[in-house]
Amino acid sequence: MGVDDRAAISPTAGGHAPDAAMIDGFTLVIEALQRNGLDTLYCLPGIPITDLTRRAQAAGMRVIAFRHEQNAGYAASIAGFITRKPGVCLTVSAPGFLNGLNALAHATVNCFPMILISGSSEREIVDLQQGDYEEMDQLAIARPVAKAAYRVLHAEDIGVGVARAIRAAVSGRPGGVYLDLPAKLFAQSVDAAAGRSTLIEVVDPAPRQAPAPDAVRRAVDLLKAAKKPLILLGKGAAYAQCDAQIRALVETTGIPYLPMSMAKGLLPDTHALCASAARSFVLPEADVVLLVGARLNWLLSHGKGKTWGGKSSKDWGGQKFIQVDISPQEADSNVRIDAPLVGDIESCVSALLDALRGNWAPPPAEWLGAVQDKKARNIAKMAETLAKDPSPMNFHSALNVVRDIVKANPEAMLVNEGANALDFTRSIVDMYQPRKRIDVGTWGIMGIGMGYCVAAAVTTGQQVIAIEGDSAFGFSGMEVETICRYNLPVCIVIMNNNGVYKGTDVDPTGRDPAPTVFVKGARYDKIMEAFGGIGVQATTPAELRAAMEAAIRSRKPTLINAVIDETAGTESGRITSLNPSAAKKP
Ligand code: ADP
Ligand code: TPW
Ligand code: MG
Repeated sequence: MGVDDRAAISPTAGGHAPDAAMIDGFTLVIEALQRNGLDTLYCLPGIPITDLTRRAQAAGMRVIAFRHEQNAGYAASIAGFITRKPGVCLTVSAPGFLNGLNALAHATVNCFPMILISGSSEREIVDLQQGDYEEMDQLAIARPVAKAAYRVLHAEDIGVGVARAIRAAVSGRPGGVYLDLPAKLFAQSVDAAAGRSTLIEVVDPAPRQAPAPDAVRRAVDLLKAAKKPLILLGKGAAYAQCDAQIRALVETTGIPYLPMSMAKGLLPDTHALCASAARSFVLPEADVVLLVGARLNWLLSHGKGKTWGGKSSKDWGGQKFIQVDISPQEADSNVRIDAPLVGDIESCVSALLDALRGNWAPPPAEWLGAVQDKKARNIAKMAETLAKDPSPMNFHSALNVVRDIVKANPEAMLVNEGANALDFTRSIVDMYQPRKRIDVGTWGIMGIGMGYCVAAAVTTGQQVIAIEGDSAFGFSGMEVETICRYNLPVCIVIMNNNGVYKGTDVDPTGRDPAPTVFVKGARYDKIMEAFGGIGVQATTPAELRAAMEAAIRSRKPTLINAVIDETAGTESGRITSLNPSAAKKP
């Protein structure tokens, strides 16, 4: 269709196409999404997208309306991780867009495919800064935090706009894509047949990318020369959904592996080769490390320093690295990568397995034995701590219950945020199946909780268990209403220690509460009751166990206020060392 043809388009005032022979922007957007299997919108209605939410629902899409766009956005981002299709978040202009933007940045940073669609106001007025309703140059603002950003001005370009957004979100390294849809677009009417003919069903949106044979050889040579090899599985490996190949890689090679937080469960955490309980031993000791969908960012101490056996915080520990990643720019981002293996994880791992078959000797028994010893000792130490039953309840005695419940319900989704509530859960609660654990991710953000719960329930239909710090919960707590409204099987456990990290700080001047403390004895369970869900106060492990079991049996929205010793936490949880005030201490 040429530029001149656009004159034939007549915008209509209402939200509906005038007759069956015509089709409007609203319908074209919905059909463009549906044609590509995007069947769910995580949204918050308002001008100019209210009718889009209504008509999407009427057209059979699942439309999940939230109380704040940030939570809708986080839901979309994790839906992308779970399903490998872009999660779609829909917001109004300026303020709604900005509320959703945080999640868009989060999706990009975590390599989750997501599309943020925001309505926007009139281009002519925005560009002359004449003060339109919710005026903002959204496209320009989204660009720095998005993998890609597009705007559609003409109804006949909706198909291309949606197709480009899908490809950008899921191909290569996945990320967040912004799609700007000005209000006028929705009302544009075009001939129905001509309009539909512009829609695109995207063919092969995330093409496989096989690694080069010489890169595979280089990686295999390095791996075979190793005396103390280690495999590190990241959330890219979980996202890739090639669980059988990942398991075969570990079991065929017999190399101990460490799962990053969201890779837990790719193989059961109880697997003989899982080295999680010996993490601080294997990282500095390993001589060759095979990274699979994991970046050497702050979560891995940038691949150097004392964690890796370096003498000082900046020193290289002497390890050689093989890095499997779809992004050709990832290698050497922190330390030298001796064997980059660029391609999709399924292709790369399959290629490694092919090259190793009949050509592999298991790692030296000395290395395997040392890892097992360290692991056994640490597991025994942890079992001792978990067996205690202090009063008041602490993180360990509460999480010992959660550990049992997750073991008995391995298909349940586990959402987790907080500081101590996060770190202790990650180390204590074993995961048994892939992509069941979803948490604060690369940025360690608070606020993903309830959005993740909603998306986890909607996309999987499974029971969801959320282990939340009391501070963390506060960022998205109002979505408890959303959970009740859609009657989702979500059991939220608040690890309530009266504050951020703990509840014991005081204002030295005696005037105000300290910045890290909350109202003492708060009853978060009442929030759930306000919307018709089940609220329970638990002060002992036995009460917590009974409440969690009942929640899972009933599949009713449940919030358990687990009262935790307010002195139990440590400042910043496990990442105390990143706190600037820690640097001052001798
Ligand atoms: P973690 O935080 O678990 O260590 P990261 O988010 O740091 O994981 O790393 C995930 C990596 O996985 C990213 O570098 C990303 O490019 C890569 N990745 C994501 N999906 C794929 C895929 N299908 N194939 C190959 N690499 C992938
Ligand atoms: C968006 C900083 C990291 S952890 C945390 C905050 C505020 C809360 C810790 O308290 P919580 O957990 O949840 O009660 P616990 O068990 O230790 O008591 N804003 C954002 N993200 C982050 N990470 C912060 C602030 C932070
Ligand atoms: Mg707390």
